[in-house]
Amino acid sequence: MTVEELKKQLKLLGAEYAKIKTLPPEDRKTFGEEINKKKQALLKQIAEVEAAAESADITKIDLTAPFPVNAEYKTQKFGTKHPLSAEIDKIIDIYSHMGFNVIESRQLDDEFHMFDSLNFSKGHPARDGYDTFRTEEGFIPPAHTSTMQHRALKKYKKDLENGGNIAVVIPGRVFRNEDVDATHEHTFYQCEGVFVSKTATLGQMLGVLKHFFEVYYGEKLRIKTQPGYFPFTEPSLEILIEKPKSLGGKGDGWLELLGGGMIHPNVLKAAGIDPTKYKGFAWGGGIERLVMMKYKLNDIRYFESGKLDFLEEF
Ligand code: FA5
Repeated sequence: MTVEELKKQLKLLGAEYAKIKTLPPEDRKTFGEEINKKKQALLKQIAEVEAAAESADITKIDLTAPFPVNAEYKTQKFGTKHPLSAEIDKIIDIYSHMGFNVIESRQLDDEFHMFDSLNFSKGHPARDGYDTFRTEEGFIPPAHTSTMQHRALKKYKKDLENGGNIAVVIPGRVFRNEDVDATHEHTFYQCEGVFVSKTATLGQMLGVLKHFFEVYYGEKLRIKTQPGYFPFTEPSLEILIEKPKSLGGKGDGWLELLGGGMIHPNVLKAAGIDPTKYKGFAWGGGIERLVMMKYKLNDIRYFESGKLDFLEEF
């Protein structure tokens, strides 16, 4: 029976309800129950026939049929991946090939992950340095992806216990109360790296980063460090890369793209990792500045502008 026929029967059944009133009171209950039963059976049958028709439709799709490239299709505009998303995919790809796990950061975090877990003591002036936004409830849109270090350490701690290492990268969106200009945004992306083993060294971190930059920019380049300060690393470094020659560098220009260092023992301890047995290094850098270099962009504000003429260039 077709759905139409079944629905017709359902309608006829509706008319039966009117008869109830004409029956002697003692018969009404059984009569009502009978109609309800029939109604339920019909509804079930309708659902079954409809479901069968739907799956039959799917099997009718010819997957080998040519895509309809008509005039309308040719003039239609299609969306594309945002350039930052596309570059983040490439960044993740490079680190994945080096054996790093990937976790995503979050866009709202708390005081513990933003400060306490990162060895900022209460009232430490470096807390103000991050000049973060806060919601009325006291949550914090993270000012850097380091807010994820504690979670990453805890999540992969079992890898250490099983004789392996912790190796994670964490791309994410961050927010700062910033005076915006061509190289400073209030909303931008960072990529964090966290590595822990029995024998981790700063030399290994610089090796990982050098390899990353060479793959990302597709040429050999030098990196150098200068002293920095972060409460969650000791020693702390700022890491600079030589401006790639393909982008007009002559071996004399340096760009500061990252902060990093050896993970502070208190940060390891807070995540339940014994700093007398394990050592780690971590780094974090801005993604827009990396991408700006690659595509010779002179203003960071294009990324969040939503301007189609900019987006269509990618
Ligand atoms: C940090 O954010 C630390 N969390 C980095 C770190 C991670 C240190 C792990 C130690 C261990 P800093 O505030 O310097 O550090 O920012 C790191 C990078 O983010 C900068 O080098 C820059 O590339 C980028 N960045 C910072 N502020 C902005 C901004 N307003 N707009 C665009 N990029 C920015």
